[in-house]
Amino acid sequence: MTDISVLVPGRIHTRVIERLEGRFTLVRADVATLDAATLAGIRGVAVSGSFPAAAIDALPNLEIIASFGVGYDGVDVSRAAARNIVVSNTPDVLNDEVADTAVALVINTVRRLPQAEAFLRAGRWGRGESFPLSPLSLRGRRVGLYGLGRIGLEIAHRLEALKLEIGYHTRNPRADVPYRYFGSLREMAGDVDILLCIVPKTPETHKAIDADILGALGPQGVLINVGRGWSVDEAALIAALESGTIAGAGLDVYYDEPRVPEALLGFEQVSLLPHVASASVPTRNAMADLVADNIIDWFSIGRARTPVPETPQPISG
Ligand code: NAP
Ligand code: 8YV
Repeated sequence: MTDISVLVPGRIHTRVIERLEGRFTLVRADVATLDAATLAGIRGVAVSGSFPAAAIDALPNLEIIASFGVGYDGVDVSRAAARNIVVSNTPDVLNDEVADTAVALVINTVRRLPQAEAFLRAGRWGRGESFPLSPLSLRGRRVGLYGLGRIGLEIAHRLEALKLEIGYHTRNPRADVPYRYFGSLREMAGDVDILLCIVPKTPETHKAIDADILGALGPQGVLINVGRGWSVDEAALIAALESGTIAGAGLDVYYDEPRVPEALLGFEQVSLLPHVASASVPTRNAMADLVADNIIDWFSIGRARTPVPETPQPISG
């Protein structure tokens, strides 16, 4: 397959490169820098992050875009589908890691454990000071999951072990779970103490968690976001934290990464992570392998391993 060219624009996990080089001719460059003959030779793309319509349009013989990550919002899937190009993502292999991180973020936020560690490291405990009791506890709390897909379900299973009552809001109720279904995000926010966001970035989820939802969550309420920053109105969140409209927030994702609004850094009732929910060596290796396997399968057996539902899955010719 060394006669097949695969484009790798921008940075990607090194294991993707290791798995593909030798098998394919790798073109490690941005589309805008390539001549027409090279562009015409490219049949596959391996990408982490953005691959917009203009890049797709520049590649007349493209067959597959293998995207790193389960969320593939950076790839213009409608343009790919219109061109009969398959898009693949990396579902399932990261479910447990992301769910573990989500639960850690819940506990860190509610019990202020990162602040307690910073207190110790600063020598304050050793000097005889006591770390303040956390204003909130997980005891007796109700959690509402906004999204109950592959990752949401793993989060729910872990939260059950913490003895929390669980509800969820999705567009379609699930028949296979014992959790309470809410037909609207607003209704769920009004009923729970912890609102945990794990939905994809779509037009419908844009700033879905706004001032109204935060108001419904209430003064004992905590927002946790491990989905996409896109789903939260950050200005409304900052205002809600400032005014005590909600009690706290734990965030792994932000609207304009890696930019984190300065105001969020100043809140003691907030726990912040730099988009690390899947960021362990084993899990990122598994994601990288799945990117490579999608491309290898496509060009060897004519089927991508984990194609996204929006794009066609024709047998390659
Ligand atoms: P998934 O299996 O596709 O689940 C998505 C869930 O969201 C489903 O329950 C879906 O249910 C629900 N949903 C979608 N649109 C909705 C809407 N408009 N209103 C209400 N519910 C909606 O996806 P996943 O594998 O669990 O991943 C979820 C997302 O997490 C990814 O797309 C990614 O953005 C994010 N993520 C973040 C990290 C991180 O590092 N922080 C890591 C991995 C994933 P219905 O279809 O019934 O509505
Ligand atoms: C990754 C993610 O951090 O899978 C996703 O959707 O957000 C994360 O696992 C990201 O894709 C790597 O760039």
